[in-house]
Amino acid sequence: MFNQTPDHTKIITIERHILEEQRSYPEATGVLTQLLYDLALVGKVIASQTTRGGLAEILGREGSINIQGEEVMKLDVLADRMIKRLNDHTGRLAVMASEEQEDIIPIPENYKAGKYVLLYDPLDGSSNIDYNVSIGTIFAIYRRKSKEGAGNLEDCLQKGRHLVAAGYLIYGASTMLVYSSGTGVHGFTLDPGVGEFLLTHANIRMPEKPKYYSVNQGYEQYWSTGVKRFVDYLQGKDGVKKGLSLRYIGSMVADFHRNLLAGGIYLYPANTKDPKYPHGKLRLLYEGAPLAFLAEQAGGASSDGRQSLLDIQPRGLHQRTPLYIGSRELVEKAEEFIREYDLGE
Ligand code: FDP
Repeated sequence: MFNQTPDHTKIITIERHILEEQRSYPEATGVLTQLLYDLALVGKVIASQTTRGGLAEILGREGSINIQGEEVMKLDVLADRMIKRLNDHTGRLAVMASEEQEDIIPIPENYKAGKYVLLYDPLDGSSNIDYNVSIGTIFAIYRRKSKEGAGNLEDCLQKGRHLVAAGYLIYGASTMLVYSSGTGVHGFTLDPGVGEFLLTHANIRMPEKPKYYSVNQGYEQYWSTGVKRFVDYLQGKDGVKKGLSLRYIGSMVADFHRNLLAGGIYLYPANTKDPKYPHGKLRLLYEGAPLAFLAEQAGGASSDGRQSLLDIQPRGLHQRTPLYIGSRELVEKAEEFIREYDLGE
């Protein structure tokens, strides 16, 4: 019979999990552990706001003053400020950068600068906010390159290969935090009753057999021949393999999360729709590299069509990149089609 009594000895909070991971690194100082825990707090605070999302209509519109006398902000602006405020005074970071800010975010002079660098996309999938569809926060943590004092732009422009940890929070039917510090990918679900993230998905591996592909098919007319042929392949049009199902939420975190658990590929290829963005829409530092790191840690892979996203040296904070992330076999197939049809190799 199904045993409904929970086994409390098996409940692992995110704090316990991070601490246990730290124990396997005797040289660890605990700063990264604290930083990851700060990000779990970020998740709880943003989740409490996103679940009130629709109430903005009642409590006041963007720019107006709400009943508590506070200015009502758009959720993405609010999330951006919250992450900055929760992290600028802890002494753990040398510098930050956000998808929402043009330049690097320095640590205020009156606080100690730390040894890590935090890059984040405060609210990914923000075009879905108004429709009660899952959205997320992505984070990437590097060790600073500069020796001391205030961190700088160069500290932020590091290859994904140098990531120390990365992860995301997904605000969906439940709130989850999924992260890796280089020893596999682990997922935690927020138990709203106790206000804690509990380990629900230990050591996630992307299934070998892919199930879904995710792409904005509406842009097909703007794709290169290689991309079109690759998507035909995913649909099974060549008759060699059975086609995959298409799922596209349009919130990268949610699309990535589903494919991580079910197996598949998310792609946002280069397209000719907007000449201003020849490399597609997604950003290497805030979206591509951290999710590529998680994919690799779960047995998957990533590419910009030629090479792993983790091997690209970023030249600017907001650099965009074509992006293919998911099951290794499919990412390699994408590269193959692009090599043959677009690069003529
Ligand atoms: P959004 O602009 O809503 O923040 O980060 C960009 C992103 O969402 C991804 O989360 C999402 O997958 C993609 O853009 C959706 O773009 P399209 O509407 O062009 O498909």
